[in-house]
Amino acid sequence: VPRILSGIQPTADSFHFGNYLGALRQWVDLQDGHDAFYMIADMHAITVAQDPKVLRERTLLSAAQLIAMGIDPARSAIFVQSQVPAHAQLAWVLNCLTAFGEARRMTQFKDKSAKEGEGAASVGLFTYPILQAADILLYRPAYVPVGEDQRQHLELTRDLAQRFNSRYKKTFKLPEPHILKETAKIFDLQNPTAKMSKSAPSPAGIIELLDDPKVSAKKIRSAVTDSEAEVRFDVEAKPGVSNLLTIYNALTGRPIAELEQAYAGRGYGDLKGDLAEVVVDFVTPFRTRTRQLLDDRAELQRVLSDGAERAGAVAARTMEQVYDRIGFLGRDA
Ligand code: AQP
Repeated sequence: VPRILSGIQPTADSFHFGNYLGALRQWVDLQDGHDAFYMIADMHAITVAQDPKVLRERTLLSAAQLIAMGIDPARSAIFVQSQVPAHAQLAWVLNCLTAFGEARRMTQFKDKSAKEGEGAASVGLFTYPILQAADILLYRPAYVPVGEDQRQHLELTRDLAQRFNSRYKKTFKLPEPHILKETAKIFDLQNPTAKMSKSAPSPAGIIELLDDPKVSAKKIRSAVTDSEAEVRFDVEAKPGVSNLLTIYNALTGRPIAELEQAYAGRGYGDLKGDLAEVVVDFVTPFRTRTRQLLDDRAELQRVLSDGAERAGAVAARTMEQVYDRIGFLGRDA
């Protein structure tokens, strides 16, 4: 069976609908028929300052959300990145294979460092895509299910895999991104040309999975649309309405053309009201389930240890080959 690997950062109390519709929903679906590894990327999280207590709590919250969403720890390995030391080990090797200019071309660093200024951003934030390449390559996955914003990082990952393979010996598989066309990029409800993102300046445009459902409904009813009154999918001319239709379609499976027809001549209020209901119906049981899982922290810890065990075994085998091939002197057995 083909293997898949993906990760998410524990950098907020809740995942949002961009994470869910772009990536996590695929994680759930792809469990069937794949050997799946899902990582909570706490090492990526510390590329910007984190409060230690909050980080630890959010790591558990992330695990609870993944399980509540339908990831089955019996089938898929759910693990915490820092519990598998091979990630840091391979990242160093890949750092040494990456050209400085190549790393500098990564647009996420440019975006993320823009606020504080490049000079103040951490070197970890700069080398973030290289750690991500290590995360992926360690498991030699066929696919990496992600949102559109990760495409450039996947290209770097493939370049580094190829470089290692040709400089030393064929070691890594070149992974393919697995991006869902329709929901590759979910937009901020208040600023529908920007990606829905945890680090947006205001939470008003972000639907968080663990928000009070009343708050989520209100956010949808206040979504920015346009001055027409025609429910039509047109990303260029009507980004706000199109984003709502994308979310509606993804959550219900109702085709966009059918939604356009259903709301023809009815204006945006009805569309928003109905979508709010769909979202509330989705998040309400999800919240309850997440809370229940959080009540048994020992069990969550156990699931994560088990995941780290499984991931660690695969990663250690890859690392052993890598160290050998680059010429590190192994210890006497
Ligand atoms: N708006 C989005 N649309 C589609 N997919 C998205 N993803 C994130 N935002 C969207 C996908 O979610 C996965 C987890 O990514 P992450 O942990 O790197 O989350 P993130 O990119 O940190 O999420 P944010 O909200 O954008 O946080 P900041 O602002 O800190 O970067 C990935 O597969 C990503 O593609």
